[in-house]
Amino acid sequence: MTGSEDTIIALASGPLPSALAVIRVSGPKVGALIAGHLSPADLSPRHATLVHVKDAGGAILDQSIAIHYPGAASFTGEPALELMVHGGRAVIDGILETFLGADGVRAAEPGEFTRRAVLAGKVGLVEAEGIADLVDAETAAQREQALSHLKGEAAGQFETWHRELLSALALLEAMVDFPDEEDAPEDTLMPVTARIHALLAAIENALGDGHLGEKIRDGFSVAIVGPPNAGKSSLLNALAGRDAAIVTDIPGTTRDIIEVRLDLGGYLVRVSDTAGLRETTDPVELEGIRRARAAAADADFVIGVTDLSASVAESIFRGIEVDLRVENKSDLARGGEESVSRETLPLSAKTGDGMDGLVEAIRRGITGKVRVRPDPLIARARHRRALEQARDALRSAGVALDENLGAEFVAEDIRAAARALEGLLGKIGVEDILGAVFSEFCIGK
Ligand SMILES: Nc1nc2c(ncn2[C@@H]2O[C@H](COP(=O)(O)OP(=O)(O)O)[C@@H](O)[C@H]2O)c(=O)[nH]1
Ligand SMILES: [Mg+2]
Repeated sequence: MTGSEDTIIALASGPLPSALAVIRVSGPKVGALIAGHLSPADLSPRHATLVHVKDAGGAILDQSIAIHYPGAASFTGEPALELMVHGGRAVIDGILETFLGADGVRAAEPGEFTRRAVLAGKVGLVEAEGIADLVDAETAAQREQALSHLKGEAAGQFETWHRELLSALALLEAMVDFPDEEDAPEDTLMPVTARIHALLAAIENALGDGHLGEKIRDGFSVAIVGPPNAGKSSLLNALAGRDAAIVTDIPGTTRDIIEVRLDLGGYLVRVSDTAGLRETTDPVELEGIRRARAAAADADFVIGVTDLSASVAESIFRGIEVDLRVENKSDLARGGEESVSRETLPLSAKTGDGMDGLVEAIRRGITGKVRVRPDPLIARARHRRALEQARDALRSAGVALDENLGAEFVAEDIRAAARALEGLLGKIGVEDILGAVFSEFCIGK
């Protein structure tokens, strides 16, 4: 861990050259950097000022907009400066070199600005994760979820649960310290019992979300399976809008899993094309078929494709839970012949006919499989682990209550549940968690 006595600087915006770019500086040397390199240097706090940025010799490097956040009233909780500069490489290099040449100034590490914000208590850990997810968001659903976390909606719920645990604990501790000899233990513990059960139900409810939040963040998996030559690779390419997989009329062309990431109706979806299912003795193809079956077993949604113009026994899908049956090559179907059953979707990967229906069916399928709630609380495995720990501790508290093991035992379990939520919120063990969380951040954030 590097001390906050360092002043850190980074380019916070994207690849160069760009029309404009943002350079971010945070730390005790911000005032000195402004005095030494900006003209005018008397910046009105948190106001945009047109300035010249100058190098150590006084030569002008750029004409920029500067915003000064003095004192602790900044994102990082320490003096900060944001420069909106022209995004030329020489401009950025000149400014970074000049500022890095000053005493006590160094380049920021990935996520270091947000790390300082968390350590200064300006941003909660779950909210900071929301910031990282917002920067990474590729789809509308990811963006909405990240914003909900960033705004503290999930953290607010975790905080409420944590407060309720502490108040149950206070009740219990009062009982341990001042036992009321006249009442039976069941009676005195009654208010605590009710709270524990309510909390346990709420946490179990959050955990029983079908992993929706994690899937929104990491992507839903969709597998395309079917016999060789059905047009599985063509279907993947049609969905992707590009030639991601090789398409030939030679059966057995696709032997390994090919995955593309798509934005389907606002959801990130990872679609995999698989080897055709058939009887074979070719060891490479056999391995491909084994992988196809494994991909189908792991997938959130399985599309079973066949060729409408060829007859295939449904038994090829034996052992695979197909969510949607697709009959491809509808362009080849002879008119008038009704070979398609109600449950299958006819389409043509070649002409694109019926593809909109497929996209809609996938979207409905992936969201319908999980219980849809507007804002899932859990977006990461870290959140799930912490809530599972809290749930287990509360279950154990419930057992201790049922078996009248005594207030001390119940209190110990409630303390464990509270600690799990404290870890989740970054109230304890924050240094350990920070390393893992911020390693995923980009520089300048
Ligand atoms: N007429 C027609 N041919 C198709 C269609 N989809 C795929 N094909 C052809 O069927 C053959 C096998 O396609 P491919 O995507 O490689 O099938 P895969 O083995 O299931 O991956 C290729 O010659 C494709 O051009 C379609 O919708 N209509
Ligand atoms: Mg193929």
